[in-house]
Amino acid sequence: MSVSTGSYSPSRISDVYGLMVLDSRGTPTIKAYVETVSGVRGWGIAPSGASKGEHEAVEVRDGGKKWLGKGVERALSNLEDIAAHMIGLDARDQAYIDHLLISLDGTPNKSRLGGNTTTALSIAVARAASYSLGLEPYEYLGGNRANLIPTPLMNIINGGVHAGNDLDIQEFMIIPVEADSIKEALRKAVEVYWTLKKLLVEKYGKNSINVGDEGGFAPPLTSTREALDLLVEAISRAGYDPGTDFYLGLDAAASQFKDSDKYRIDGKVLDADQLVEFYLGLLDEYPVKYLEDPFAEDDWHHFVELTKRVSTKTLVTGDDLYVTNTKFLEKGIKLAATNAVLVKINQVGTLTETLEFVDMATRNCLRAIISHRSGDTEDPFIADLAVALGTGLIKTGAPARGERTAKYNRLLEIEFILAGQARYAGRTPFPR
Ligand code: 2PG
Ligand code: MG
Repeated sequence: MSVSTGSYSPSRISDVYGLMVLDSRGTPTIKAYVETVSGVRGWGIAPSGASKGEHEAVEVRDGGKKWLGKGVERALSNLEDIAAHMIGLDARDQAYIDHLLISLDGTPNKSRLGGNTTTALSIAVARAASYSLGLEPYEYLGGNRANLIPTPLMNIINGGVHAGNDLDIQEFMIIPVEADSIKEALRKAVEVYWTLKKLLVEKYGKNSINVGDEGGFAPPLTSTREALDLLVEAISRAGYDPGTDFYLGLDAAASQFKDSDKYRIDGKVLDADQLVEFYLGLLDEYPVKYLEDPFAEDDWHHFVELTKRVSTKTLVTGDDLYVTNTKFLEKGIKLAATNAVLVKINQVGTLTETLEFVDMATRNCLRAIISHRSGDTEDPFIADLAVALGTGLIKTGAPARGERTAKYNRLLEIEFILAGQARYAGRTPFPR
């Protein structure tokens, strides 16, 4: 039921519209606007993944020649159709509006209206509501207890489908856990990022410092250990202690290197049991405290096996495994498949479903990491969401490239606004 019936509400929606903008790969995406009678204008931009889970919400795209098939004219015309249903509603009725989008779509994966359309709209509604109440989005969504600034998982070596090199693992992350603020954490992380750049030039020449889709370097490496060794060396050379000042993290995105029932990694062909041993070896040798999608999304059994063996020391995270969908998370909880979940609004297509997913995860003691996509934009909404939900973790790429720094800069801004109230999560979300 809408709360909007009756007397004047500053958050009553007066106009809804959208336009095409480009994401960080130059791919068209949707920017939605939601205006309210008080004169404020909320907005939201849908990001876009490359290593997508099979069950993600579907992006509606035009096909054909223009934009090599990636145009969003159809999605924009869907947005116009939806707009007519939203005008007059109250932007504070996020759940009502999101369920309206779900029912207008009528498919299990948003394939009619497009997860790109619904994501942009859903974020725009939340911003419209917060602005019309004079609140910051993190405050509106999280209340006045929202003060935990998340620890960033920072992908500074890119591989897999995000880079033009031969690294099979998609993301090699540094995690600045020893800091009192996001400001200090980012300073330390940037020092390591710059030190890594120097190290790469020394070892592999200047062609090695091109960057991948998430702003991390994409050097011509071929093995997981080479990349991890570089991270350890960069951290040490920058004057920090790997394992104390910084943890390491990996997103294997293993669906991408699974080949029939085997995994092709580091020039070898491993079965899933051997891949378990491979990861256990890495966890022994390196301070890896975060391991995302270590197996393909249909390989529940080996997620369970690895989590059983390492959950007291490492976060094992499901991304493609769950696609931010409670239906898959229920199964993961029953099986104890992971001890953490990745959260991406556009995997499911609305903020309300995303909030339900995080709620289910945290009630079952799973850590939730709020995440960007490899194709992202200047929209920093996930920074607000991470603070609002207080999950203590965010994944948003290297401290470089505007679409990544937009999130870090928003966290700096939120920390600034909160002043003495802000608390940096540091190592608290990780097992000891
Ligand atoms: C991932 C993401 C973000 P993509 O796999 O976690 O880092 O990549 O957006 O390509 O799915
Ligand atoms: Mg992932």
